Amino acid sequence: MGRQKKTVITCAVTGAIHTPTMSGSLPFTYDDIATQAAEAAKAGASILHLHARNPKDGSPSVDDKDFASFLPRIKQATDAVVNISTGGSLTLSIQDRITPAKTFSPEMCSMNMGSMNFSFHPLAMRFDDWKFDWERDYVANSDGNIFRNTFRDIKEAADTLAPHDIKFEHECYDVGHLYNLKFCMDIGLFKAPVFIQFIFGILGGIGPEVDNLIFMKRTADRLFGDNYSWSVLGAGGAQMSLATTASQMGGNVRVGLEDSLFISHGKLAESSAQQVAKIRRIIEDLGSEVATPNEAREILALKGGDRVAF
Ligand code: KMH
Ligand code: ZN
Repeated sequence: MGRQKKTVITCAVTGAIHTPTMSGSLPFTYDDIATQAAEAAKAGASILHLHARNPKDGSPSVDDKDFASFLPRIKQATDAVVNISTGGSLTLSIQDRITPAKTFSPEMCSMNMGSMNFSFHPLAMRFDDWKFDWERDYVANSDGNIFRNTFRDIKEAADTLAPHDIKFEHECYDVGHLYNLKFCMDIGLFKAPVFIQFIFGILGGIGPEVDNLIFMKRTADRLFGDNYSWSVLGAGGAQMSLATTASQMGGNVRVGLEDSLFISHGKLAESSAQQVAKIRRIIEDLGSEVATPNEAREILALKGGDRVAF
């Protein structure tokens, strides 16, 4: 796709898989999710990556009722692209995880490209201040979970969602996931140009070093030529620095409280919008421009906000 002129900012507003509610800033009620999503869009995010939560206790939800309670409000408040998670929760089946994307047919949804350890159990020792009962055990027991995304799961998700013309955010947490994606393209599950989210810093995936970003990018160039788009998600403390590097390399970026609770070293973010505003400022200060939602639609060849089911 060559070097695109504008940077697409994705904001992951709600989290849930690996960010329970231990930061008071994470939204879990319908009102707070809708408000924080709209604020992130206003700050410069052209894509909103969304999970749902149970509004009573903030636990991860794939219930249509929960999505239905905030999606229309977000659509009314902003023209940002809605991207629904199919990651859901580490303990749910792929069938459950893809249900919201099937029901609401968004312009985009995530597609996780391999099974892996996906752990955040060290947090259980660092935090004392749990808001709800489920959080501590969910976090502490993540050392025993496998985030399951087998080739059969990926095929089931791809086949089920194919009629919806949804653009996938192919989440690749390690270099092998790029090869998984290439294999899936070779057998016809996904068509070029794909949109790849390079993910760094999840315990179980590749680490958040710049060397690894260059390695992932070089590998993707070898596998997909110049017919793909890419973005970078640094989890935790690596969020801003890796996003900055990616934007300077011609890539797109993803921020948001789902991926990091921080705004700077050791300082909790007040909102996802604050993180969007910060990366936007950096991108603009360094001489690039951020894409509007319609520019993001054009860059990623999306079906359009009028073809969703919410
Ligand atoms: N927060 C990301 C590291 C998904 O929603 O499908 C993982 C994620 C997965 O976004
Ligand atoms: Zn997610």
